[in-house]
Amino acid sequence: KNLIFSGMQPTNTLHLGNYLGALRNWVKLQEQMPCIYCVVDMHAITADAGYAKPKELQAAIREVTAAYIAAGVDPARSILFKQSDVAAHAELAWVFNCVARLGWMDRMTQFKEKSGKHKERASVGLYTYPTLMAADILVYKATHVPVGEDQKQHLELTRDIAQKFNNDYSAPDFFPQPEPLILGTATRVMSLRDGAKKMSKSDESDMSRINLTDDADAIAAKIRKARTDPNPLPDDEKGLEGRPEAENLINIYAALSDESKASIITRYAGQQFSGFKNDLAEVAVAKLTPIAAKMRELLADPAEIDRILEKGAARADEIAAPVIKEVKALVGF
Ligand code: AQP
Repeated sequence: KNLIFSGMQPTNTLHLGNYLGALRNWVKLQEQMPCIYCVVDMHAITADAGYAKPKELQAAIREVTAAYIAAGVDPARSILFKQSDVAAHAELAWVFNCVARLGWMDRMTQFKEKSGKHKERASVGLYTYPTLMAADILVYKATHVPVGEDQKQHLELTRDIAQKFNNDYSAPDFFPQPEPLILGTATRVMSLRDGAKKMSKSDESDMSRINLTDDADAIAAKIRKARTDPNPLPDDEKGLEGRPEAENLINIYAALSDESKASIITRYAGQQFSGFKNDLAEVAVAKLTPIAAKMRELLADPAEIDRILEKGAARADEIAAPVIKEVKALVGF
């Protein structure tokens, strides 16, 4: 049975990369299969940005929930809840910590990037993040996971864990092999300041990203100041080679306007970036400011957001409880 699962961390504000790489696709997928969307607050405390900041975490949980709903996730239809409300995630993650091998974990590039130069100072939770992510998905036996390109490696690990568990506990087909759904023309949105880095919540420079809560002036300013090379726009797609900043802006334009990259390149061929950026800013403002407005409206009633999450947790728990019960029986607990 097809089932979607995906989640985002409530650390800082969601940005255009989260929206184009994941959230926007979540909304569309509601038409195709049952969906479970999670605010992964347990993941949020794995990094310094979320650790020991209870007030900020609580605010970020509500803000991410509001962003999901404002973008079009329908809590009456899809299950919308927060991770820490369903204990089975943590229980299954422990089992998966014992299924996964150190050699597999050591290959995870996100840990290397996020732990930086001082690996020994990173939390153990940051290291085991991918096993918790595998548990998030598999505790619902989800089959499809809409994510940005950066999560592909974690999905591969999830598949390896599912397969090893099924083998080791002689339970063929117990867990499915979930598939990543990497959809759209902006599956990896890059920083507006550096075409080699992905747009990220944790980048120190706010100018590097467009937050879903930015107002029209901020959006326009960030796009106008976005880094580009000195050349005009290319005549064809080949002309984007070695020009990551130009390619990024064109991808963003294509995704936001639901146009193909090719038609945008044809329209702006040989032109200067200033005019293109003005048009891109207009498209981005038109698309994003209604989401910000809706978020503000929702956040004015935090109790209602909490109620939505509670109801979602009860529905999620109903699916997860029998799965974790079977896992315990298989393991011999
Ligand atoms: N730049 C991006 N382009 C496309 N998709 C992206 N995603 C994140 N950045 C981009 C996708 O958004 C979802 C949210 O994942 P997360 O909350 O777990 O955050 P993350 O992957 O760690 O990335 P962030 O939001 O930039 O946070 P930090 O700064 O902490 O790394 C995922 O589906 C992801 O693919």
